Amino acid sequence: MTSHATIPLTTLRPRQTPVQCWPVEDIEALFALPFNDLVFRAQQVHREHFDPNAVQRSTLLSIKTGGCSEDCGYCSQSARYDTGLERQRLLPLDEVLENARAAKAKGASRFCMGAAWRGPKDSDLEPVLEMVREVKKLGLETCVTLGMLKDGQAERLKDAGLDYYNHNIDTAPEHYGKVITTHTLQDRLDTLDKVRNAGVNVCCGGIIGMGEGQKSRAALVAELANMTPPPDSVPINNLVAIEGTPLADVEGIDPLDFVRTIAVARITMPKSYVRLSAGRQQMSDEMQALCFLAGANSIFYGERLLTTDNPDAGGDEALFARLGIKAI
Ligand code: SAM
Ligand code: DTB
Ligand code: SF4
Repeated sequence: MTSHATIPLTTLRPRQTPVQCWPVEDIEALFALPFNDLVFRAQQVHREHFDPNAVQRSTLLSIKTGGCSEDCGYCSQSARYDTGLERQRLLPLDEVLENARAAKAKGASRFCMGAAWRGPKDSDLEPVLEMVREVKKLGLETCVTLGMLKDGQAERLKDAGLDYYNHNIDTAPEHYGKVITTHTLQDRLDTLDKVRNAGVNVCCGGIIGMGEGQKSRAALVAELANMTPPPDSVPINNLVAIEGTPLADVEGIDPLDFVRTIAVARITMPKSYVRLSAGRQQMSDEMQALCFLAGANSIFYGERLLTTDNPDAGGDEALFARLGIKAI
C-alpha cells in the first residue's frame, strides 16, 4: 500500500468508468492518508452535497424480538446464542403507533421498524404493511428491516408507502463467512436488488469492529460504494459486543479508525446519508463530533436501538446545541 506521505490529496477520485467504480486499493489508500488530510477531504466532499451542520434523525423500534433462525455472530437476537434476551412476538399496531407518535414528538423524521426474521413469510408481511401505512399517516418517513425478501414482497411494501428498506451487507465479502453461515452475501445482494427494483430507497451499511482488518474495511466500503446506485442511506455501526455471542470478546477498534471509516464512506458515497449508527452509547461526545466532521449526517435517535441502549434524546439535543448542529 502507498505510504502516507506519497499520496497527493488531489488524487484518489472515483475511476472514470460509465458507472462509478472504486477499486479496493484506492479505498485502502484513502484509509492510509494522514488523519487530518482524510477528514479535510471528507469535509470538502460533504460540503459539496450537504448542509454541513444538519443531521437527520431516525428512531428505531424492534417490532419482533429474538428467536431468529440465523447465526449472525454479533446479534443478540439469534436463537443460537444464549444472550439472555427476552423474546417478543410481533407487536400490536397500537403499541407501534404509540412509539411512532412519541418519536415524532421528540423530533425524529423517520421511524424504522426492525424484526428478527431471516425473512418474512407472506402472512408475516400483512400486519407490517398496516404498520407502514399507519406510521406514514403520522407524517413520518417509514423504514423497515425484516431480513431477506421473496419476490413480490418489496412491491407490496412500496404500495403500502414504505420509504426505505434497511438491509445491511454487514462486512467484507472475504470476512462474511467468518461471521454468518446461514445465508450468504449474495442472498443479501439479491434482496437489495428487489428493494431497488421496487422503487424503495435502499438503506445499507455494515458493522465495524468485528475483528476485520483495515483491508476488509476498505472492501466493505468498496462493496457499498460500487453498488449502482450507492445506497441512499449508509448506516455505519460500531459493534455493540453482546455477551453470549461469538463476538462477545472481540477486541474493539481504535476509535480513530472508526472515524476514518466514516470519512472514507463520505468520500466514496458523496450523495448518501452516512449514519453514525450502533455504538454511540459507548462513544464520547468528542468522538461523535469527529464523526460529524468526517461526514456523518444521520443518527439513530431515542433511548433504544433494537435490543441495546442508545444515548437519550436530551443528551443528543445538548450535543447538537454544543456543536451548532440542526436536526432535520
Ligand atoms: N433480521 C434483519 C436483518 O438481519 O437484516 C433485521 C434486523 S438486524 C438486527 C439489523 C442490523 O442490525 C444488522 O444487519 C446489523 O448490521 C445490525 N446489528 C445487529 N446487532 C448488532 C450489534 N451487536 N452491533 C452493531 N450492529 C448490530
Ligand atoms: C442498522 O444498521 N443498525 C440498526 C438498524 N440498522 C436496524 C440496528 C442496530 C442494532 C444494535 C444492536 C441491538 O440493539 O440489538
Ligand atoms: Fe437474525 Fe437479523 Fe440478528 Fe441476523 S442480524 S440473527 S438475521 S435478527
